[in-house]
Amino acid sequence: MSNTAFIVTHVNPDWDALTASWLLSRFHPHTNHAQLVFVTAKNPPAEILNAAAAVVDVGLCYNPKTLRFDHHQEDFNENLSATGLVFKHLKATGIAKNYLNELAYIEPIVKLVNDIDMGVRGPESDFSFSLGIHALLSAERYRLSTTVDKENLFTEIARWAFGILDLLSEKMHHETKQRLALESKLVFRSADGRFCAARSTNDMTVFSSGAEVALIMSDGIKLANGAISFPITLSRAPGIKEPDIPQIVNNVLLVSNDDVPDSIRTEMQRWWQHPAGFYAGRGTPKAPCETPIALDFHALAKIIDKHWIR
Ligand SMILES: [Mn+2]
Repeated sequence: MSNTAFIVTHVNPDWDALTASWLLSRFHPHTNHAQLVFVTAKNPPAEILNAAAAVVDVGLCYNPKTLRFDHHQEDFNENLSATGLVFKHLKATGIAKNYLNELAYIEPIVKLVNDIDMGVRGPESDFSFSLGIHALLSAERYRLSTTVDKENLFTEIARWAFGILDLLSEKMHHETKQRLALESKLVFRSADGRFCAARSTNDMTVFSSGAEVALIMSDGIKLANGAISFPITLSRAPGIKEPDIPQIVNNVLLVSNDDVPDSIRTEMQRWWQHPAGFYAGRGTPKAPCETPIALDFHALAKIIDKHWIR
C-alpha cells in the first residue's frame, strides 16, 4: 500500500460507489485524485478501512468528519445513498466552494445515482438502465471483464466511470455558466417571454430560460475566403411542434418594404429553411454563407417578433 491518501469502496463498484468516490476525488482537498482501493462488503480488512482517507458505500460507518460514508448500517435512517451523503457533506461544509460555489450544477447526476441506489424508479431511471449511464456501465463492465486482467478490472471500471463523470460535469458546468451569462447577451425579449434574441450564446441556453423561439447571432466564424461571418439562426425549442419557423420567415417576406428594411429582407431571403420546420438561418456550418452578414440585429428581432403570429 502506498503512503498517499486513498479512498476505499466496494469491489464490483456500482454508480453509487463510483460517484461517491468521484465526488471526493474531484471536490474534496483531502482526497484530491486519490487512488481507489476495493474491498468486499462482507468482512472488509479493518487495517485497510482504518488507513483510508475516505470510505464510501462500504464499511458500515457514517461519519462525515472522518469521511466515512456508508448507508448499509441496519439502524441507518438517513434516506440517502453514499453519493447523496457525500454530496450533502460537500455542500454543507462548503469545502468545495472553489468549484463554482454551488456544485449545484452536478446535482442532476447525484440525484439520478442516489435515487436508483435507493430503489426509486421512474422515467429517468428506466432511461438510464436502457440507454443512459447505468446501461453504459453494464456494457463497459462486461467489455472490460473480457479484455482486462482481473486484478485491474475495478480500477479500469473506475477510470472509465470517472471519465464519464468528468465529461458530464464539464458539460453541465459549461451550461450553467452560459445560463448565468444569458442576461448580458439578451438583445430582445418579447412581452410574453416566448421569443428571445441573443448574441454570442446558443439556442439551448435561451430555451432553458423558457423561450420557445430563439434568434441567435453567434460569435464570428472565419469563412474560407477570410471574411468573418456571424451565423444567425432562428429556431424553436425541441419537443414542441409549433410554430413552423419557415412560416415566420415567409410572413416577414410577404409584408411591404415600408415595414421591413431592405437589409433585413435581403438577408432573410437568403436563409436556408429546414424542411422539418424547426430552423431557418444562414452562416452556420450546416448552411454556410460566402459573405459576412451585416444588419441591425435588434431591428431583425423586433420584426420577427411582430410577424410570429401567436
Ligand atoms: Mn450504495
